[in-house]
Formats: sequence, C-alpha cells, structure tokens
Amino acid sequence: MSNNQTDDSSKFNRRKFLNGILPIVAGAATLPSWAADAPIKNMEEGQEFPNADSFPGLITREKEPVNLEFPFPTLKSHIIPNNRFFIRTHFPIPKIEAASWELSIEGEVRKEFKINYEELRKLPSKTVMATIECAGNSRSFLIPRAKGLLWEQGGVGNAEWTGVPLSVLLDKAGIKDGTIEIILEGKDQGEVNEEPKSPGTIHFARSLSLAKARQPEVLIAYQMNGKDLSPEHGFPVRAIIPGYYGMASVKWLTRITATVSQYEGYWQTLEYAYWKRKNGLPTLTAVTAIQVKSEIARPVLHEIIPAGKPYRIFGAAWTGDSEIQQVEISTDNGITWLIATLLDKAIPFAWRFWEYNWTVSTVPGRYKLLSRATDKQGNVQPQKHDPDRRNYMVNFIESIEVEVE
Ligand SMILES: Nc1nc2c(c(=O)[nH]1)N[C@H]1C(S)=C(S)[C@@H](COP(=O)(O)O)O[C@H]1N2
Ligand SMILES: [Mo]
Repeated sequence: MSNNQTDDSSKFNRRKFLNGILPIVAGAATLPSWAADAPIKNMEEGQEFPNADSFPGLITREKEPVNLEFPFPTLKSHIIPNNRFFIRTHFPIPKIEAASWELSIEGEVRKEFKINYEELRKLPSKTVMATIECAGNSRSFLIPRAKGLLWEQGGVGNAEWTGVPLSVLLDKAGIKDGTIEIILEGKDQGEVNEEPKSPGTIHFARSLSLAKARQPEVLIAYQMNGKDLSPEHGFPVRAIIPGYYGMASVKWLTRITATVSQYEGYWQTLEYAYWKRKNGLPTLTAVTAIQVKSEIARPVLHEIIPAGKPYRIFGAAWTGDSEIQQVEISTDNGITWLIATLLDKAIPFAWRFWEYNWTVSTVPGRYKLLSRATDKQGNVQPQKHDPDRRNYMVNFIESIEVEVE
C-alpha cells in the first residue's frame, strides 16, 4: 500500500499552499503558528498510510477495513495515548489533504457556507475530555455469539479532544425554525455487501437532535490529546459527541446538514439501532447515549492469584450524560457486594478509575469477580443483556473468573 501523501503532497508545495490556500495573507510572517513550518500533513515523511500493522500495541479485530482493539488489561493512564486508542472503521480510511478539505454547512439554514481547515482552526476552540466507547464493545461476551465485530473489553478509550463547538458553526449558518436534527457526514464511503446490505455505495453518516448538537461539549475536533488528528482517528476533522456511543462521533467530516425531518440513514436504522418500547410497541431507535458500565482491567480472565494475600482489583467505569456515583465489587459471583474506591476526580463524560483491595481467600478454587457501576441518575449495570438492544449497548455485568491457589 502506498503512502497516502505521496501523490498529493508532491504536488502540494509551499507555493501552492500560499497561493491557493491562503490567498488573503501577505506572507509567511502572518501564517498561524500551526501552519508556519510545513505544508499541512500529519504523518512523518515516508510513513505508510495506517494499516493494521501500524499499531503493535493494539489487537487486530479486522484488517480491512482496519478495526483494532485496545488491550484493556494493560490499562494504566487515564488518557489513552493516540497510538493505543482503539480504531473503528466501516470503510477504507479516506485519504484527505487538509489543504483541499472543506466542510459544508447546509440544509435548513439561513446562510449555507463552506469552511476550510485554516479558517476552522481560527475559530474559537475548546478542549473536552471524553470517553468514546463503541456501541458494540464487549459484544464477544454475548451468548449465543452475536453478529458483528467481536470486541472484548477494549472498544473504548478516553482522550482530550480540541476543536470548535458545533454550536459555533450552527450559529454562523443560522438554523431555521423547525429544524429538529443535524446530520453529520464523513468522506469515507463504500458498499456493505453483507446483510443488512446498503443501497449501493454510501457514506458514513449519523444525525443528532438539534438539542444535543447545541450542547457546549459537542465539538468539531481537529486535535486528539494535543496532536492533530491522525488519519485513522478522522484527519483532518471529526465530530466528538461526548456522552454518546462512538458511532455518533463521525470522522473525516465533510458535510453538516440541518433538517426538519428525522434522518433514517443506514447507520441509525439497519445498523446502530435498537428496539425501544414506546407505548408498548417496539420501535427501531438510533443508538445514542452510553449506558453505565464498569470493566475490570486486572485481574485478567483465568489469572492465577495467590491465596490469602492482598490483591488490587482495578478498572474503569463510565456512563453517558451523568457521573459515576459508585462501583461495587463482588468476589463471590454476586452474592455479596462491597464498595470500591473511586480514584481521581469525576470529570464529565470521562471514565473514572477505581480499585478494590481484595483480601484473597485462603481457600483455593475458582472465584468469579464482578464489578457493578451506578451513576448519579441511579442507572445501574444490569445482570443480563436485554435482547431489545440487539448486539449494541452491552453493559451487563461481566464476570472475570480467576484461580486462587
Ligand atoms: N466517518 C466515519 N466516522 C466514524 C466511523 C466510521 O466508520 N466512519 N466509525 C464510528 C464508530 S462506530 C466509532 S466507535 C468511532 C471510533 O472512533 P475511533 O476510531 O477514533 O476510536 O468512530 C465513529 N466515526
Ligand atoms: Mo462503534
């Protein structure tokens, strides 16, 4: 596979950059600092376009398109470094040059407009920490085996995202009365050939309610943990929708559309949708808010633990639009529950680490360890997966069986 920048960047010299991209500026002295040193690109010279082999620290779930899982038992830092953050793609990563990229804001707006990378980066920005979990995370624990990518615990990560609040762009365009949703569309495209099949070639796209789109934490982001986005995480620009499962955070964003009707695209009807019961009738509804969840990073499944000694059970807990209130641990398969210690402080939309110092029994044998999180709205992790959720929103209490000897 060739370097994505080769074709374009050889043509993309500094002159073109200055003449074509920044027609208003007089010279290099007035370039913003991020643009001053080089043509915009986010990969080192000669580096391969990312593929499954580019990330030795991640578990390959699928090679093409690339889907890589974070090995959750290695969890240690509250922020996951960019090269260790899980990657979820449905189509090949699009090769985008920042210099020719544009974002179009259209639909039910008073003034449609297009904005380029340089202009976007001049708008007021903010940084938000957010845990992104794939709606299919933990799917491999469903019995019988579910359809879809078989994530274990690591289709989740936490990072700091920097960008322009979506509301700034919406205000610039002037949303018309009657608008109920904002559709976010990515540049990536393809045809889904397995059931449910797509209607030919489609883009990845998702809608948000106008109310959520206007929330101050919702970003049109260009940086992850202080670095420009990498191709696999959405370069040059992606949405970040804190509190929602990952599918809402559309990468490689090219178009934002305001609409007066409910969008019923592929990625929120045939995929990433669940049966919500309304007035007793199951209604196919787009997956949105993250459900309260905790995961045990250590011990790992089938770990051998010395009897009668202390052992530190450690993990993370997160929820959607609320805050983790409590994590409980059971070392006897759910008969008794004990309160774990929440570490670090609560940050909205970010996971929280916890620990429990277990005095391991002197009796050898198999022990099932469970963790159960509760959030401030009183949501608690369920015992079992609700089949109405299909193969999404898997937050039922996981059990880690260990051998005490
Ligand atoms: N354009 C586009 N955006 C996308 C996707 C995609 O396939 N195409 N995958 C979504 C899904 S399902 C998830 S879980 C997150 C994952 O973000 P990450 O790859 O940066 O971890 O991106 C979302 N945004
Ligand atoms: Mo996802």
